[in-house]
Amino acid sequence: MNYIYNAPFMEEMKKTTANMYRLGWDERNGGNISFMLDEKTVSVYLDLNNVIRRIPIGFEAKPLVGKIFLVTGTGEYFKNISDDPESKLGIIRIAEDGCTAELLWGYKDGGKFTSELPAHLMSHMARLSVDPENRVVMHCHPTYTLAMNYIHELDEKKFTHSLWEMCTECIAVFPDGVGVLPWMLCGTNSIGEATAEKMKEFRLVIWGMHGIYGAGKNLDEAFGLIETVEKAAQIYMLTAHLPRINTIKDEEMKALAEHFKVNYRKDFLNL
Ligand code: 2HA
Ligand code: ZN
Repeated sequence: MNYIYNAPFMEEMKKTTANMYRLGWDERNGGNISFMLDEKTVSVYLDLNNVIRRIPIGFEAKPLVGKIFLVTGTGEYFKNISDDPESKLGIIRIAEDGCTAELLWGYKDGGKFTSELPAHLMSHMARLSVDPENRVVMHCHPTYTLAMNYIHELDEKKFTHSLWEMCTECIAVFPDGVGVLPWMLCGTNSIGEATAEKMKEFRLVIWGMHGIYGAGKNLDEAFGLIETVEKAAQIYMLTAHLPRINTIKDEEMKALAEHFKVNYRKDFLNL
């Protein structure tokens, strides 16, 4: 067996969570990540017949039976993950019944996966139904995105439009826009279902006055989507109280989208 601490997926997870903490997106135990791993890759590091514990997941995830995920632990601080991944992270496989997680590695101190597992697994199911390459779901509390939630209408079209206006490349990076949910109780199946519904349409979903979800085919893609929204939100917040003299016009955004050949939300522009 190879040493799992140095597996590329583990190194990536350690680096990503440390970056997210450094950027101020994951205070205290804020944020969570689930990363679907390839069974063959994991079998190089772990005996897949050795189930350490079985943990109920609280809902049925039949389409994910047999799938393996690296998932951040509940109550754990992103700040500390790279120093002690075996306590702060876990590798789980969705059991045959679709309702149980088989722990294959991690949560060494008796812990378990994030309380947001419903939102994660339901989002994986939704993204996989529209993009079979999707592997990552990421949640965090980026400062400026959150600030913008308090002063901007929580309307998908208007919110996306304001973000697209803030950096030239926004429309090319997230042409599908940003889905927006109102404030909801977190850690529940209901917010998971609402998030997953949005994830059929968007790779980015704002949880009103809470944070953001991003999805992608790898950690970098999910991170990069959130990073770009956060940069746009930062510029929005740095300028919101000042007279606006210049802006990127809708025709210019259309030209950008066409130049980058992306399939953008035409109904989110006012043309
Ligand atoms: O505590 O971010 O949404 C982790 C969270 C809950
Ligand atoms: Zn949160």
